[in-house]
Amino acid sequence: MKKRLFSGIQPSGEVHIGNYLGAIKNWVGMIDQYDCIFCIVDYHAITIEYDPKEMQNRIIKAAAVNIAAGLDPDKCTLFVQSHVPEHTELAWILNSVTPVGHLERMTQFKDKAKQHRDNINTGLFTYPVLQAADILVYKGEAVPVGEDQVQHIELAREIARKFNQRYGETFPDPQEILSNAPRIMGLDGKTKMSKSRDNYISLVESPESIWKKLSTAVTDENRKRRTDPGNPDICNLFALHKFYSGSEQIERINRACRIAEIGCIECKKTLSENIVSDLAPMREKYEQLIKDKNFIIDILHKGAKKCKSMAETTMSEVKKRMGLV
Ligand code: AQP
Repeated sequence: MKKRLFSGIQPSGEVHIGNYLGAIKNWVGMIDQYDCIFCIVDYHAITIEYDPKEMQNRIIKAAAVNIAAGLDPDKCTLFVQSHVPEHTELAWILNSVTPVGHLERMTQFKDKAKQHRDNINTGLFTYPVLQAADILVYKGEAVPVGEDQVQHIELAREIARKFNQRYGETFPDPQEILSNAPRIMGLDGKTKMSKSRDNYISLVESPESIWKKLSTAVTDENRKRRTDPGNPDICNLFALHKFYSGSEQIERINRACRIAEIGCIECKKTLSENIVSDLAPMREKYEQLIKDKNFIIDILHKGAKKCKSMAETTMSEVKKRMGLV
C-alpha cells in the first residue's frame, strides 16, 4: 500500500513560479511514489476579499495550470474542496480540540491580518483547522508544502494527536515535506512571492510580460550604478537563476556581477529568456486544456466522487468514536 499524500492550492489568483518551485514540482515528483490527492482549496480562498464573478474561472484555471504543470489526473486525484462537504464538517469537530492560543500563534494569520486590515474574519483565524481537516479527512501522512505552511502542518499534527488522545487512535501524524526551494521571494525582493501581491511571475505568463516584470524587479539595492559591483548573495534574481539557468551561466553571472563586468539588465535578460523557455511547454499545454473547460470540470467531479467516498468513511469512524449517533 502506498502512503497517502495530500496537498492543496488556493484559487486566490494566478498560480506562480513560487508555488511551482516550492510545492507543485515536488508534487509531480512524488506522484508515482504516493497515493496522491491534490485539492483546489476554494473555501480557504474565500477568507480574503474576492470577486464572486471571477471565482469559478479561477478554480478551473488553477486546475488546468496544475494539470499542465504535471498533475496527471490518471495518476492522482484532483478535486475542489467545496465539492466534498466532509472537509468543513470535520473542521467543526477539530475546532473543539484546538486551543485558541495555538491559532493566535500562527504567523500566516498575523501576516494576513496585517495585509487585509479591513477584513480580519473568523475564517482567516480558523484557516489552519480547516487545513488540518483537509489532510486528516483522508488520513494524509505526507504533506508537501512551501515553508510558509510548515507551522500549519505542525498544528495539524497537534490537532490529530489531541483528537486521538481524547477519542482513541484515529488519525496518523501528518508530516510536512519541503522542496529544495521552500521560500521563493517576490520580485519586490521584500516579501515571499504571493498570488495576492503584485510580485509574482505566473506559470502561464506571456514572454512579454515576464520580461516587463523582470525588468523592474528589485536586485541588489546597494548596486546603484552600472559600474558598481553587485552581490549575487543578496540578489533576489540570482536566487531564481539557480532554478532556471545552466551551471555555466550561473557561474559566469556570479563572477561577472561581482566585478561589474555585467549589469543588472544583461543578467535579467538571460533570466527572462531562460524562464520563458522553461515555462513554454507548460503554457502551451495549459492553452490547449483551457479551451475545453468541461473536460477540466469532468476531471474535478470524478476526483470529488472518489474523495467523497473516502471522506465519508473517515467521518463515520470519527462520529462513532465521539459517541455521535
Ligand atoms: N513564495 C513561495 N515559495 C515557495 N512555496 C510557496 N508556496 C506559496 N508561495 C510560495 C507554496 O505553494 C503551495 C500553494 O500555496 P497556497 O495557494 O496554498 O497559498 P499560499 O501559501 O498562501 O500562497 P500564495 O501564493 O502566497 O497565495 P496568497 O497570496 O493567496 O496567500 C503551498 O504549499 C505553499 O506553501
